[in-house]
Amino acid sequence: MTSPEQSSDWKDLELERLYLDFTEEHLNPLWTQLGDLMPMTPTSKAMPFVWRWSRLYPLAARAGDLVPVGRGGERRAIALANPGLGGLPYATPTLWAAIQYLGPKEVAPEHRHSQNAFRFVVEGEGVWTVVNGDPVAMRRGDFLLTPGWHFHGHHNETNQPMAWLDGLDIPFAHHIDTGFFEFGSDAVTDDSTPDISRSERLWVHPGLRPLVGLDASASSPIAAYRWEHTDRALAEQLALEDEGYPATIEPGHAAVRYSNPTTGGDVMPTIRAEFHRLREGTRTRTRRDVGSAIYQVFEGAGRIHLGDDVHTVHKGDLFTVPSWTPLSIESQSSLDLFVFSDAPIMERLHLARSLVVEGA
Ligand code: 1HN
Repeated sequence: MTSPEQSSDWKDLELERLYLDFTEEHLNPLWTQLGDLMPMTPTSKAMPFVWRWSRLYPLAARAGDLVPVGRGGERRAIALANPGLGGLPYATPTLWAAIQYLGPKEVAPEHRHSQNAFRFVVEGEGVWTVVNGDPVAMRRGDFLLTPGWHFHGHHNETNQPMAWLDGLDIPFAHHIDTGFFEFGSDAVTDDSTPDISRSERLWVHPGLRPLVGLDASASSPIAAYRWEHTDRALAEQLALEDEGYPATIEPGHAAVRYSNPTTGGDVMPTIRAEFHRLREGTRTRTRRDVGSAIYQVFEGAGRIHLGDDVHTVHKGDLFTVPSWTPLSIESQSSLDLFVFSDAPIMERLHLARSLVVEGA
């Protein structure tokens, strides 16, 4: 006869053996992990985090003195590594963000990759990025595209260094194994320095499409979205609001989305980019969104209510907003913000959700 105690000992032993045998056969039971696999709402491993431009820029400059840029390394880009993501060069689970630094007269060689990329310039000028042979000037406030599989290299024509923000969908491409890469010219294929690119001459005339480009393209054919247009669009929204016309997304909050003129949609298949301007003393509604975003302060100062914390941010500072993290932004002066996110992925896959927390 076995006593009840013996029988439960036997069961414990058998259970332990069962789990060992599962492991041996590369099997994993759901019932021990359901909460982790299926949270009630997204619980990102990525953390809300702030990187200060005042810390980033001097480190990039030190790299500029010590580390040459050239074939092999390709770019002097220093990635924001989210502290929740195990030291990987991922700002969020889908997005790469880096500060890239190019010294006087330096050249970053041409290459292409399937990952989509952009540059945003918070300060400086004097670098041209050559995208499929089209030289594109980079200046403060400009947003520049390098869609997937476009050749690109950069050259600094001045005696001053220049640094900018790079954004790419590298982590997403890495998770789903879609990366291809090819080297191009060691120099740049066109070292001329036009004020505007051929792509802008063809495409950037308000409301007008060239009849050579009537097919929808996956990414925007516009290589550079210039600051003068972004600034003007935002200023006009606020001026219209002053005149009593509905033009802002909420009181004191002007915003534009960079768009693909062939579709009206996002600039690239995986990346959304926007620019927001808050009047001094504005606080946005608290919201949560599925998917992750990275902000950079372009001008002004503000307080960022992000998750459980509040951070004061200034020009050049960057912060990450992981999926479903509550965010509200409060301006302490007129506040200009650049933001990019993986929203096109979420929308295309019907995974997008947003929640505006009323009264917060
Ligand atoms: C790249 O090509 C650039 O073109 C920036 O400036 C960052 C990070 C990983 C791989 C390629 C650029 C990059 C990159």
